[in-house]
Amino acid sequence: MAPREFAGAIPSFVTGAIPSFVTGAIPSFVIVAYLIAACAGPQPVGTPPITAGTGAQPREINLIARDWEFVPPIVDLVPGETILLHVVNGGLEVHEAIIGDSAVQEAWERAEAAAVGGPPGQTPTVSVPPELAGVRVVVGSGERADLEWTVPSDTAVVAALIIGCHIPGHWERGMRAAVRIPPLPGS
Ligand SMILES: [Cu+2]
Repeated sequence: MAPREFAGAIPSFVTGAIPSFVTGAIPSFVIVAYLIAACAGPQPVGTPPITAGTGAQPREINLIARDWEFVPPIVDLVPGETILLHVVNGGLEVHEAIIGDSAVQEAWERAEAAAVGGPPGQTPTVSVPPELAGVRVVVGSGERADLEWTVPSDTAVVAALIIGCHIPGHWERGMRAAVRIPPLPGS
């Protein structure tokens, strides 16, 4: 680790231990020693480690839908956990979050495209075969929808999941989020 990499990123618990009137006089190798000592302890991390949700305590996940993207673009899902997904529509259009593999996404894309020009309404009533339904949450502009959902326990199934919006035109504009299986503490 080059000391330069820590410029501006020195954890406050390290700098706080060195009185400011002294730091100017401390040879850099001493500061490096401090940092190495600090590295031996618990590592500071950018995002908190994920604790898998349970039925009694679902893990809350916020997913913002915008015109026409999801934020964040990657959603962590732990196989078998229960989540409480808050889909917030921060855009001007109706959006939806469909969770499923690529076959599910294609089924919804076809079904919704076929419904264009149907009865009035921004979200036409469409359906897909049950085995291709996945999970669907439709959210109006400025609204929020909550979904409690237990993630499949099969890792391969979870790894194949995509979150997509198939309100006509949205998917082709790239409105999708990837699913990632995060490392768990101790794994
Ligand atoms: Cu959309």
